[in-house]
Amino acid sequence: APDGTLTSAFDWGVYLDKETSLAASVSCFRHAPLCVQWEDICVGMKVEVLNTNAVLPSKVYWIASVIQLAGYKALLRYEGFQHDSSHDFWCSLGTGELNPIGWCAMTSKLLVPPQDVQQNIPDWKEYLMEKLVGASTLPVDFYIKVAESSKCSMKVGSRVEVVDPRHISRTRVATVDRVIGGRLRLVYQDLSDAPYNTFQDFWCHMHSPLLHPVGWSSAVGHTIKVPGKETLNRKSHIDSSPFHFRRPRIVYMSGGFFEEGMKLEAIDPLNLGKICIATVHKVLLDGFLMVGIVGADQGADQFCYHASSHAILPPGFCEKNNIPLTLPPDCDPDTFSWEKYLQESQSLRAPAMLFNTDYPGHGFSPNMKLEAVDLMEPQLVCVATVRRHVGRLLLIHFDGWEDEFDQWVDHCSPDIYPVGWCELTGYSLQAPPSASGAGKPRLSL
Ligand code: MLZ
Repeated sequence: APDGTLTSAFDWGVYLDKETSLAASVSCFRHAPLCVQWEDICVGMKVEVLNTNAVLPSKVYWIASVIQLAGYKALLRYEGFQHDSSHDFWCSLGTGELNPIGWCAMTSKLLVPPQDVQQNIPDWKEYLMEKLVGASTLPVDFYIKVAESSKCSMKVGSRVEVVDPRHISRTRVATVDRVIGGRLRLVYQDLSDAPYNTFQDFWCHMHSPLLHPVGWSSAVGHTIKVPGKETLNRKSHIDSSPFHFRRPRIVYMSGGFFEEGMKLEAIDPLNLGKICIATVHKVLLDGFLMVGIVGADQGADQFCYHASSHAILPPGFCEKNNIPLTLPPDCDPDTFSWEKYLQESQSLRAPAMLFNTDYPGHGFSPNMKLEAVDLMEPQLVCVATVRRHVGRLLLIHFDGWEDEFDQWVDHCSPDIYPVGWCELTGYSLQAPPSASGAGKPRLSL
Protein backbone atom coordinates (compact mmCIF):
# COMPACT_ATOMS: atom_id res chain seq x y z
CA ALA A 1 0.00 0.00 0.00
CA PRO A 2 1.20 3.58 -0.54
CA ASP A 3 1.75 3.80 3.22
CA GLY A 4 4.17 0.87 3.15
CA THR A 5 7.49 0.97 4.86
CA LEU A 6 9.79 0.01 1.99
CA THR A 7 10.41 3.62 1.06
CA SER A 8 12.82 4.53 3.80
CA ALA A 9 15.00 1.49 3.11
CA PHE A 10 15.57 2.35 -0.55
CA ASP A 11 18.19 4.92 -1.47
CA TRP A 12 18.19 6.06 -5.10
CA GLY A 13 21.67 7.57 -4.76
CA VAL A 14 23.31 4.34 -3.63
CA TYR A 15 21.28 2.35 -6.16
CA LEU A 16 22.21 4.49 -9.18
CA ASP A 17 25.83 4.29 -8.19
CA LYS A 18 25.69 0.51 -7.92
CA GLU A 19 23.81 0.11 -11.21
CA THR A 20 25.94 2.76 -12.91
CA SER A 21 22.83 4.07 -14.60
CA LEU A 22 21.47 7.48 -15.34
CA ALA A 23 18.02 8.69 -14.47
CA ALA A 24 15.65 10.28 -16.96
CA SER A 25 15.55 14.06 -16.57
CA VAL A 26 12.54 15.76 -14.98
CA SER A 27 12.12 17.62 -18.28
CA CYS A 28 11.12 14.32 -19.96
CA PHE A 29 7.95 14.08 -17.85
CA ARG A 30 5.51 16.74 -19.01
CA HIS A 31 2.96 16.14 -16.28
CA ALA A 32 5.54 16.08 -13.48
CA PRO A 33 5.97 18.99 -11.09
CA LEU A 34 8.74 21.41 -12.19
CA CYS A 35 9.03 19.96 -15.70
CA VAL A 36 8.91 23.43 -17.21
CA GLN A 37 11.21 24.95 -14.59
CA TRP A 38 13.79 22.24 -15.13
CA GLU A 39 15.55 24.15 -17.88
CA ASP A 40 17.00 26.36 -15.11
CA ILE A 41 18.46 23.36 -13.29
CA CYS A 42 21.86 22.10 -14.38
CA VAL A 43 25.03 20.38 -13.28
CA GLY A 44 27.48 22.97 -11.96
CA MET A 45 24.74 25.04 -10.37
CA LYS A 46 25.53 26.36 -6.86
CA VAL A 47 23.24 26.29 -3.85
CA GLU A 48 23.33 26.97 -0.13
CA VAL A 49 22.69 23.90 1.99
CA LEU A 50 23.02 22.71 5.58
CA ASN A 51 26.65 22.00 6.46
CA THR A 52 26.70 18.58 8.10
CA ASN A 53 30.48 18.60 8.23
CA ALA A 54 30.73 21.05 11.11
CA VAL A 55 30.89 20.63 14.87
CA LEU A 56 29.01 23.67 16.03
CA PRO A 57 26.04 23.81 18.39
CA SER A 58 23.84 25.70 15.93
CA LYS A 59 22.90 24.94 12.34
CA VAL A 60 25.33 26.38 9.84
CA TYR A 61 25.26 26.34 6.06
CA TRP A 62 27.68 26.18 3.18
CA ILE A 63 27.79 26.51 -0.54
CA ALA A 64 27.72 23.36 -2.67
CA SER A 65 27.82 22.54 -6.38
CA VAL A 66 25.55 20.13 -8.21
CA ILE A 67 27.83 17.32 -9.45
CA GLN A 68 25.12 15.09 -10.93
CA LEU A 69 21.35 15.14 -11.41
CA ALA A 70 19.03 12.14 -11.17
CA GLY A 71 15.38 13.07 -11.54
CA TYR A 72 14.57 15.35 -8.62
CA LYS A 73 17.76 14.38 -6.82
CA ALA A 74 21.06 16.22 -6.93
CA LEU A 75 24.49 14.94 -5.93
CA LEU A 76 26.20 17.79 -4.12
CA ARG A 77 29.78 18.67 -3.17
CA TYR A 78 30.65 21.41 -0.71
CA GLU A 79 32.88 24.18 -2.06
CA GLY A 80 36.46 23.56 -1.02
CA PHE A 81 36.49 19.81 -1.63
CA GLN A 82 37.40 20.41 -5.28
CA HIS A 83 38.09 16.95 -6.77
CA ASP A 84 37.56 15.07 -3.54
CA SER A 85 34.29 13.15 -3.90
CA SER A 86 34.45 11.47 -0.50
CA HIS A 87 31.97 13.88 1.10
CA ASP A 88 29.48 14.01 -1.79
CA PHE A 89 25.85 13.61 -0.75
CA TRP A 90 22.42 13.37 -2.41
CA CYS A 91 19.70 15.90 -1.74
CA SER A 92 16.24 16.33 -3.17
CA LEU A 93 15.49 19.40 -5.25
CA GLY A 94 11.96 20.32 -4.41
CA THR A 95 11.75 19.35 -0.76
CA GLY A 96 13.14 22.70 0.38
CA GLU A 97 16.58 21.64 1.60
CA LEU A 98 18.42 23.58 -1.09
CA ASN A 99 18.48 27.35 -1.24
CA PRO A 100 19.64 29.88 -3.81
CA ILE A 101 22.94 31.70 -3.30
CA GLY A 102 22.25 34.74 -1.13
CA TRP A 103 19.67 32.97 1.01
CA CYS A 104 21.91 32.84 4.09
CA ALA A 105 22.67 36.54 3.85
CA MET A 106 18.98 37.33 3.49
CA THR A 107 17.85 35.16 6.37
CA SER A 108 20.84 35.84 8.66
CA LYS A 109 22.18 32.29 8.58
CA LEU A 110 25.85 31.52 9.02
CA LEU A 111 28.00 30.23 6.19
CA VAL A 112 30.77 28.07 7.69
CA PRO A 113 33.21 25.94 5.63
CA PRO A 114 33.25 22.16 6.24
CA GLN A 115 35.89 21.13 8.75
CA ASP A 116 37.33 18.28 6.66
CA VAL A 117 38.48 20.46 3.79
CA GLN A 118 42.15 19.47 3.43
CA GLN A 119 43.54 22.18 1.23
CA ASN A 120 44.73 25.32 2.81
CA ILE A 121 42.46 28.18 1.88
CA PRO A 122 43.75 31.37 3.51
CA ASP A 123 40.90 33.58 2.34
CA TRP A 124 37.52 31.86 1.97
CA LYS A 125 35.82 35.03 0.82
CA GLU A 126 38.17 35.44 -2.09
CA TYR A 127 37.96 31.71 -2.87
CA LEU A 128 34.16 31.80 -3.00
CA MET A 129 34.02 34.96 -5.07
CA GLU A 130 36.16 33.26 -7.64
CA LYS A 131 34.00 30.11 -7.65
CA LEU A 132 30.72 31.96 -7.77
CA VAL A 133 31.48 34.24 -10.69
CA GLY A 134 29.29 33.19 -13.59
CA ALA A 135 27.71 30.31 -11.70
CA SER A 136 23.96 29.73 -11.83
CA THR A 137 21.77 29.08 -8.82
CA LEU A 138 18.21 28.11 -8.02
CA PRO A 139 15.61 30.60 -9.23
CA VAL A 140 14.30 32.61 -6.24
CA ASP A 141 10.72 31.55 -6.91
CA PHE A 142 11.66 27.86 -7.21
CA TYR A 143 9.67 26.68 -4.19
CA ILE A 144 6.67 28.79 -5.12
CA LYS A 145 6.74 26.97 -8.46
CA VAL A 146 7.05 23.62 -6.68
CA ALA A 147 3.92 24.37 -4.66
CA GLU A 148 2.05 25.67 -7.72
CA SER A 149 2.90 22.74 -9.93
CA SER A 150 1.94 20.26 -7.23
CA LYS A 151 -1.64 21.50 -6.94
CA CYS A 152 -4.33 19.05 -7.91
CA SER A 153 -7.68 20.26 -9.18
CA MET A 154 -9.41 16.98 -8.37
CA LYS A 155 -11.01 17.17 -4.92
CA VAL A 156 -11.59 14.48 -2.33
CA GLY A 157 -15.26 13.56 -2.36
CA SER A 158 -15.86 14.14 -6.05
CA ARG A 159 -17.46 11.42 -8.13
CA VAL A 160 -16.00 10.08 -11.35
CA GLU A 161 -16.50 7.22 -13.79
CA VAL A 162 -13.59 4.82 -14.01
CA VAL A 163 -12.89 1.45 -15.60
CA ASP A 164 -14.20 -1.55 -13.66
CA PRO A 165 -11.06 -3.64 -13.08
CA ARG A 166 -13.06 -6.87 -12.79
CA HIS A 167 -14.89 -6.23 -16.01
CA ILE A 168 -12.74 -3.95 -18.11
CA SER A 169 -15.32 -3.38 -20.82
CA ARG A 170 -17.43 -1.27 -18.51
CA THR A 171 -17.04 1.63 -16.10
CA ARG A 172 -18.33 2.19 -12.55
CA VAL A 173 -18.92 5.23 -10.46
CA ALA A 174 -16.27 5.92 -7.83
CA THR A 175 -15.47 8.64 -5.34
CA VAL A 176 -12.09 10.33 -4.95
CA ASP A 177 -10.95 9.27 -1.51
CA ARG A 178 -7.31 10.45 -1.40
CA VAL A 179 -5.03 12.55 -3.59
CA ILE A 180 -1.23 12.15 -3.51
CA GLY A 181 0.90 13.87 -6.12
CA GLY A 182 -2.01 13.95 -8.60
CA ARG A 183 -2.66 10.23 -8.08
CA LEU A 184 -6.15 9.45 -6.89
CA ARG A 185 -7.41 6.69 -4.68
CA LEU A 186 -10.88 5.97 -6.01
CA VAL A 187 -13.39 4.03 -3.99
CA TYR A 188 -16.13 2.31 -5.96
CA GLN A 189 -19.54 3.42 -4.81
CA ASP A 190 -21.48 0.28 -5.44
CA LEU A 191 -19.88 -2.79 -3.94
CA SER A 192 -23.00 -4.93 -4.02
CA ASP A 193 -21.45 -7.38 -6.50
CA ALA A 194 -17.94 -7.42 -5.07
CA PRO A 195 -16.68 -10.03 -2.66
CA TYR A 196 -15.62 -8.10 0.39
CA ASN A 197 -12.11 -6.64 0.11
CA THR A 198 -11.39 -7.17 -3.59
CA PHE A 199 -11.31 -4.17 -5.87
CA GLN A 200 -12.99 -1.80 -3.52
CA ASP A 201 -10.60 0.81 -4.72
CA PHE A 202 -8.47 1.73 -7.67
CA TRP A 203 -5.55 4.09 -8.06
CA CYS A 204 -4.93 6.23 -11.11
CA HIS A 205 -3.50 9.57 -12.05
CA MET A 206 -5.94 12.46 -12.48
CA HIS A 207 -4.96 12.55 -16.17
CA SER A 208 -5.35 8.82 -16.71
CA PRO A 209 -7.26 7.84 -19.85
CA LEU A 210 -9.22 5.41 -17.64
CA LEU A 211 -10.86 8.25 -15.75
CA HIS A 212 -13.92 10.20 -16.90
CA PRO A 213 -16.44 12.69 -15.57
CA VAL A 214 -19.81 11.43 -14.39
CA GLY A 215 -22.08 11.09 -17.40
CA TRP A 216 -19.27 10.23 -19.82
CA SER A 217 -20.28 6.60 -20.31
CA SER A 218 -23.81 7.37 -21.36
CA ALA A 219 -22.65 10.31 -23.47
CA VAL A 220 -20.29 8.21 -25.61
CA GLY A 221 -22.25 4.94 -25.47
CA HIS A 222 -19.94 3.00 -23.13
CA THR A 223 -21.35 0.35 -20.77
CA ILE A 224 -21.53 1.35 -17.13
CA LYS A 225 -22.28 -0.82 -14.10
CA VAL A 226 -25.80 -0.02 -12.94
CA PRO A 227 -25.60 0.89 -9.25
CA GLY A 228 -27.20 -1.49 -6.77
CA LYS A 229 -30.20 -0.23 -4.79
CA GLU A 230 -28.46 0.66 -1.56
CA THR A 231 -25.91 2.84 -3.34
CA LEU A 232 -28.53 5.39 -4.25
CA ASN A 233 -29.33 6.02 -0.62
CA ARG A 234 -25.76 6.83 0.35
CA LYS A 235 -24.83 10.36 1.23
CA SER A 236 -24.58 12.41 -1.90
CA HIS A 237 -21.28 13.50 -3.40
CA ILE A 238 -20.22 16.28 -5.65
CA ASP A 239 -19.74 15.31 -9.27
CA SER A 240 -16.29 16.25 -10.49
CA SER A 241 -16.28 19.05 -13.00
CA PRO A 242 -15.64 17.92 -16.58
CA PHE A 243 -13.01 20.69 -16.80
CA HIS A 244 -10.73 18.73 -14.50
CA PHE A 245 -10.24 15.96 -17.03
CA ARG A 246 -7.68 15.72 -19.75
CA ARG A 247 -9.63 15.64 -22.99
CA PRO A 248 -8.38 13.41 -25.76
CA ARG A 249 -7.52 15.22 -28.95
CA ILE A 250 -10.34 15.74 -31.39
CA VAL A 251 -10.53 13.18 -34.15
CA TYR A 252 -12.68 13.49 -37.25
CA MET A 253 -15.02 10.56 -37.46
CA SER A 254 -16.75 11.37 -40.70
CA GLY A 255 -15.33 10.29 -44.05
CA GLY A 256 -12.98 7.44 -43.21
CA PHE A 257 -12.86 6.31 -39.63
CA PHE A 258 -12.42 3.05 -37.74
CA GLU A 259 -15.16 0.57 -38.56
CA GLU A 260 -16.49 -2.47 -36.80
CA GLY A 261 -14.51 -5.57 -37.70
CA MET A 262 -11.31 -3.78 -38.72
CA LYS A 263 -8.08 -5.41 -37.57
CA LEU A 264 -5.19 -3.66 -35.92
CA GLU A 265 -2.38 -4.18 -33.42
CA ALA A 266 -3.00 -3.16 -29.82
CA ILE A 267 -1.32 -3.26 -26.44
CA ASP A 268 -3.13 -5.99 -24.49
CA PRO A 269 -4.92 -4.12 -21.68
CA LEU A 270 -4.46 -7.10 -19.36
CA ASN A 271 -0.87 -7.81 -20.32
CA LEU A 272 0.75 -4.50 -21.09
CA GLY A 273 4.03 -6.01 -22.22
CA LYS A 274 2.35 -7.65 -25.19
CA ILE A 275 1.20 -6.18 -28.48
CA CYS A 276 -1.46 -8.36 -30.09
CA ILE A 277 -3.81 -8.66 -33.04
CA ALA A 278 -7.03 -6.86 -32.22
CA THR A 279 -10.45 -6.14 -33.66
CA VAL A 280 -12.57 -3.01 -33.51
CA HIS A 281 -15.78 -4.29 -31.96
CA LYS A 282 -17.72 -1.10 -31.73
CA VAL A 283 -17.29 2.54 -32.59
CA LEU A 284 -18.58 4.79 -29.80
CA LEU A 285 -19.03 8.55 -29.98
CA ASP A 286 -16.32 11.20 -29.59
CA GLY A 287 -13.66 9.01 -31.19
CA PHE A 288 -13.77 6.18 -28.66
CA LEU A 289 -13.55 2.54 -29.78
CA MET A 290 -14.18 -0.80 -28.13
CA VAL A 291 -11.24 -2.99 -29.06
CA GLY A 292 -10.80 -6.69 -28.32
CA ILE A 293 -7.66 -8.78 -28.44
CA VAL A 294 -8.22 -11.61 -30.93
CA GLY A 295 -8.29 -14.93 -29.10
CA ALA A 296 -9.09 -13.40 -25.70
CA ASP A 297 -12.50 -13.67 -24.05
CA GLN A 298 -14.42 -11.57 -26.55
CA GLY A 299 -17.13 -10.12 -24.35
CA ALA A 300 -15.62 -9.14 -21.04
CA ASP A 301 -12.18 -8.18 -22.26
CA GLN A 302 -13.15 -5.54 -24.78
CA PHE A 303 -11.45 -2.35 -23.84
CA CYS A 304 -12.13 1.26 -24.64
CA TYR A 305 -9.34 3.10 -26.43
CA HIS A 306 -9.58 6.54 -27.93
CA ALA A 307 -8.72 6.69 -31.63
CA SER A 308 -5.76 8.92 -30.75
CA SER A 309 -4.42 6.46 -28.15
CA HIS A 310 -0.80 5.35 -28.36
CA ALA A 311 -1.97 1.84 -27.46
CA ILE A 312 -3.56 1.06 -30.82
CA LEU A 313 -1.22 0.60 -33.74
CA PRO A 314 -1.54 -0.11 -37.46
CA PRO A 315 -1.05 -3.68 -38.73
CA GLY A 316 2.65 -4.20 -39.41
CA PHE A 317 3.82 -1.91 -36.59
CA CYS A 318 5.48 -4.71 -34.66
CA GLU A 319 7.20 -6.20 -37.66
CA LYS A 320 8.47 -2.82 -38.76
CA ASN A 321 9.88 -2.12 -35.32
CA ASN A 322 11.18 -5.55 -34.52
CA ILE A 323 8.74 -6.19 -31.70
CA PRO A 324 7.36 -9.72 -31.32
CA LEU A 325 3.66 -9.59 -32.26
CA THR A 326 1.63 -11.79 -29.92
CA LEU A 327 -0.61 -14.01 -32.03
CA PRO A 328 -3.88 -15.72 -31.13
CA PRO A 329 -3.40 -19.39 -30.11
CA ASP A 330 -4.59 -20.72 -33.50
CA CYS A 331 -2.00 -18.76 -35.53
CA ASP A 332 1.33 -20.29 -36.47
CA PRO A 333 4.07 -17.75 -35.75
CA ASP A 334 6.35 -19.29 -38.39
CA THR A 335 3.98 -18.66 -41.24
CA PHE A 336 2.01 -15.66 -40.03
CA SER A 337 1.63 -12.71 -42.34
CA TRP A 338 -0.90 -9.89 -42.06
CA GLU A 339 -1.88 -10.29 -45.71
CA LYS A 340 -2.74 -13.93 -45.28
CA TYR A 341 -4.43 -13.30 -41.93
CA LEU A 342 -6.71 -10.62 -43.36
CA GLN A 343 -7.56 -12.78 -46.31
CA GLU A 344 -8.35 -15.83 -44.23
CA SER A 345 -10.37 -13.92 -41.66
CA GLN A 346 -12.02 -11.93 -44.44
CA SER A 347 -11.43 -8.71 -42.64
CA LEU A 348 -10.10 -5.27 -43.37
CA ARG A 349 -7.01 -3.69 -41.91
CA ALA A 350 -7.54 -0.42 -40.09
CA PRO A 351 -5.91 2.12 -42.46
CA ALA A 352 -2.61 3.49 -41.15
CA MET A 353 -3.77 7.09 -41.60
CA LEU A 354 -6.32 6.67 -38.79
CA PHE A 355 -3.66 6.20 -36.14
CA ASN A 356 -2.04 8.91 -34.11
CA THR A 357 1.47 9.25 -35.45
CA ASP A 358 2.36 12.50 -33.69
CA TYR A 359 5.80 12.13 -32.32
CA PRO A 360 7.43 15.30 -31.11
CA GLY A 361 10.42 13.37 -29.74
CA HIS A 362 11.35 12.76 -26.12
CA GLY A 363 14.44 12.57 -23.96
CA PHE A 364 14.19 8.95 -22.86
CA SER A 365 16.75 6.36 -23.83
CA PRO A 366 17.36 2.74 -22.86
CA ASN A 367 18.70 2.04 -19.36
CA MET A 368 17.42 5.27 -17.89
CA LYS A 369 15.90 4.87 -14.43
CA LEU A 370 12.56 6.23 -13.36
CA GLU A 371 9.63 5.58 -11.03
CA ALA A 372 6.74 3.84 -12.80
CA VAL A 373 3.29 2.60 -11.87
CA ASP A 374 2.71 -1.11 -12.17
CA LEU A 375 -0.56 -0.63 -14.06
CA MET A 376 -1.68 -4.13 -13.13
CA GLU A 377 -1.52 -3.10 -9.46
CA PRO A 378 -1.84 0.62 -9.91
CA GLN A 379 -1.35 1.59 -6.29
CA LEU A 380 2.30 0.54 -6.72
CA VAL A 381 4.90 3.02 -7.91
CA CYS A 382 8.08 1.04 -8.52
CA VAL A 383 11.78 1.44 -9.26
CA ALA A 384 11.99 0.94 -13.02
CA THR A 385 14.14 1.17 -16.15
CA VAL A 386 13.41 2.18 -19.73
CA ARG A 387 14.21 -0.99 -21.62
CA ARG A 388 13.41 0.12 -25.17
CA HIS A 389 11.80 2.99 -26.94
CA VAL A 390 9.99 2.75 -30.22
CA GLY A 391 8.70 6.09 -31.41
CA ARG A 392 6.49 7.41 -28.67
CA LEU A 393 6.28 4.08 -26.85
CA LEU A 394 8.53 3.11 -23.95
CA LEU A 395 8.97 -0.44 -22.72
CA ILE A 396 9.23 -0.16 -18.94
CA HIS A 397 11.00 -2.86 -16.96
CA PHE A 398 10.44 -3.16 -13.21
CA ASP A 399 13.80 -3.63 -11.52
CA GLY A 400 14.16 -6.98 -9.82
CA TRP A 401 11.07 -8.45 -11.51
CA GLU A 402 10.80 -10.90 -14.38
CA ASP A 403 10.47 -9.53 -17.91
CA GLU A 404 6.86 -10.69 -18.01
CA PHE A 405 5.98 -7.71 -15.82
CA ASP A 406 7.31 -5.28 -18.48
CA GLN A 407 4.78 -2.74 -19.76
CA TRP A 408 4.53 -0.58 -22.87
CA VAL A 409 3.52 3.00 -22.07
CA ASP A 410 3.42 6.26 -23.94
CA HIS A 411 6.23 8.71 -23.22
CA CYS A 412 3.52 11.18 -22.13
CA SER A 413 1.88 8.67 -19.78
CA PRO A 414 0.92 10.24 -16.43
CA ASP A 415 1.99 6.98 -14.78
CA ILE A 416 5.74 7.43 -15.12
CA TYR A 417 7.70 9.80 -12.89
CA PRO A 418 11.21 11.10 -12.40
CA VAL A 419 13.49 9.52 -9.82
CA GLY A 420 12.67 11.15 -6.47
CA TRP A 421 8.98 11.76 -7.31
CA CYS A 422 7.75 9.53 -4.48
CA GLU A 423 9.98 11.30 -1.99
CA LEU A 424 8.78 14.66 -3.25
CA THR A 425 5.09 13.84 -3.08
CA GLY A 426 5.08 11.51 -0.08
CA TYR A 427 3.97 8.48 -2.11
CA SER A 428 5.43 5.11 -1.15
CA LEU A 429 8.09 3.78 -3.56
CA GLN A 430 8.34 0.03 -4.17
CA ALA A 431 11.99 -0.96 -4.07
CA PRO A 432 13.25 -3.80 -6.29
CA PRO A 433 12.53 -7.02 -4.38
CA SER A 434 16.20 -7.94 -4.17
CA ALA A 435 17.21 -4.49 -2.94
CA SER A 436 14.70 -4.67 -0.11
CA GLY A 437 16.05 -7.98 1.06
CA ALA A 438 13.32 -10.17 -0.43
CA GLY A 439 15.83 -12.35 -2.25
CA LYS A 440 15.32 -13.65 -5.78
CA PRO A 441 12.99 -12.00 -8.29
CA ARG A 442 9.46 -13.21 -7.72
CA LEU A 443 6.89 -14.41 -10.18
CA SER A 444 3.45 -12.95 -10.48
CA LEU A 445 0.96 -14.03 -7.84
N1 MLZ B 1 1.19 -9.85 -6.54
C1 MLZ B 1 2.48 -9.61 -7.10
C2 MLZ B 1 2.80 -8.15 -7.16
C3 MLZ B 1 3.73 -7.88 -8.24
C4 MLZ B 1 4.08 -6.43 -8.32
C5 MLZ B 1 5.17 -6.26 -9.33
N2 MLZ B 1 5.39 -4.92 -9.62
C6 MLZ B 1 6.37 -4.74 -10.60
C7 MLZ B 1 3.58 -10.32 -6.35
O1 MLZ B 1 3.82 -10.02 -5.20
O2 MLZ B 1 4.18 -11.19 -6.94
